[in-house]
Amino acid sequence: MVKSFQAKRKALGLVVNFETEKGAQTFISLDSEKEEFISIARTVGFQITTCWEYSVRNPFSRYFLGKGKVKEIKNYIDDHPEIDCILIDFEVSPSQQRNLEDYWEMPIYTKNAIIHQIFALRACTAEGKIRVELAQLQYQLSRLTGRGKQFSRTGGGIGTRGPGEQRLEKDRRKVQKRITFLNHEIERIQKQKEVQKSLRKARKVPVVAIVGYTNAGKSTLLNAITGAKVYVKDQFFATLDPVTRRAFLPEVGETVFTDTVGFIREMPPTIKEAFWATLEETKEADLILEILDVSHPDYFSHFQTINQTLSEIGLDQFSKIVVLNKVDLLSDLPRLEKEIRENDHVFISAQKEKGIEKLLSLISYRLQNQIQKLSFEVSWSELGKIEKEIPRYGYIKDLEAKEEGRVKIECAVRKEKVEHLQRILSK
Ligand SMILES: Nc1nc2c(ncn2[C@@H]2O[C@H](COP(=O)(O)OP(=O)(O)OP(=O)(O)O)[C@@H](O)[C@H]2O)c(=O)[nH]1
Ligand SMILES: [Mg+2]
Repeated sequence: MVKSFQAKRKALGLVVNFETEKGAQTFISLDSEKEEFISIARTVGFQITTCWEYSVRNPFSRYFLGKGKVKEIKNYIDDHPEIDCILIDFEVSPSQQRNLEDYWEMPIYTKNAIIHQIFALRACTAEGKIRVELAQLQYQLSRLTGRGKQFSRTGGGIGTRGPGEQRLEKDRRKVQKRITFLNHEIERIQKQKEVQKSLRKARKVPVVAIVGYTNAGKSTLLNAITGAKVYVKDQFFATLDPVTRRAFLPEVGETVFTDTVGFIREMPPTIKEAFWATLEETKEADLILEILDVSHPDYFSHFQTINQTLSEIGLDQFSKIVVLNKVDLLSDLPRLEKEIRENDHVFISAQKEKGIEKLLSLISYRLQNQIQKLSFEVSWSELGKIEKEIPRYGYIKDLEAKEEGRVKIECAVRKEKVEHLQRILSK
């Protein structure tokens, strides 16, 4: 299992800057990388008291870092007894981790292990918990595989399977079996969801998905729009499971809004695999709200990460609106508004509920190309039936009593449902 952490531990943080070929581009500064690493660590209760950075061109096989650096760190931790663990923002092999832990005489936690732990702490639904366990097991399996070579050397001679490797083989099989079981569980839950989804599809309610970097304010926006009470916290990955709520939009009618798991730079592949499936629902969306914390110094790099992730999931061609959130924290909003003058960008403060009206009217406008306005008359006796039918894929704007027991209805319905409604009216 991935090691469990105790809260409030003082840690030394190590960040590695991989020296790249000349001309290689990075969108995030080392300071920001450190800042993000410190925030990730804080989320699970570590306090990074000092964060050091090292440049690495080619990792060394024994300790990943060079012997001189490893010794320098050892001297530092010997002089600072308050430090009781080391956090590293890079992945080392299991044997390198063991060598470093032996040398430094304290536990090491990698950034990937910490992110797995955050997900484990946050998961609250049955599905979320299964996905976290799947991610953890996949992570464990990848590490068991790496460790095999090391053990076989100490176990038996060349060409034989030593006791170490046999045990590992057993561990691997056990983990693999559990993964297969959990995958079946996910499939079962997925089937139940399909039923709900097809019901929603039959009703043709427009769906708007909210996606973005972690901590950008996705849940706060969902709450502001729909009055939902989704958990909001200044921490990474507060939301893991997609949350769906409804709101009424003028000119469109009932609309479903979906909050999703946040994105982050260098998401561990095991977490990606387990959680991006939850973004599958986003593919059903009619519109995507791509939300950015515009007060964050790295918001442009976040924007890059979101777009890259959307393209990996196959959502980059979707109709979207870019929502620039947390403008209340900006000292010079007018300057930014001048700089970013795009039709599909909206500045808001989800927390202070500023700009929400403008955003909603843009959403309505964008959804309206799927909506057709209709006006017709029915008899009073038919009215009850029609009043039940229309909200399934639109809404009634106005009713007007006419002569000879007739009522004029003005409504807006999804375009693909117009024929269906006309058939009902002609019966
Ligand atoms: N000042 C300010 N803070 C905001 C605004 N919107 C959200 N926040 C704060 O930002 C933090 C993160 O908000 P969430 O809504 O939980 O963010 P999220 O994108 O859902 O985050 P994850 O679920 O963790 O990915 C919370 O402390 C919010 O109160 C805003 O417009 N202005
Ligand atoms: Mg959230």
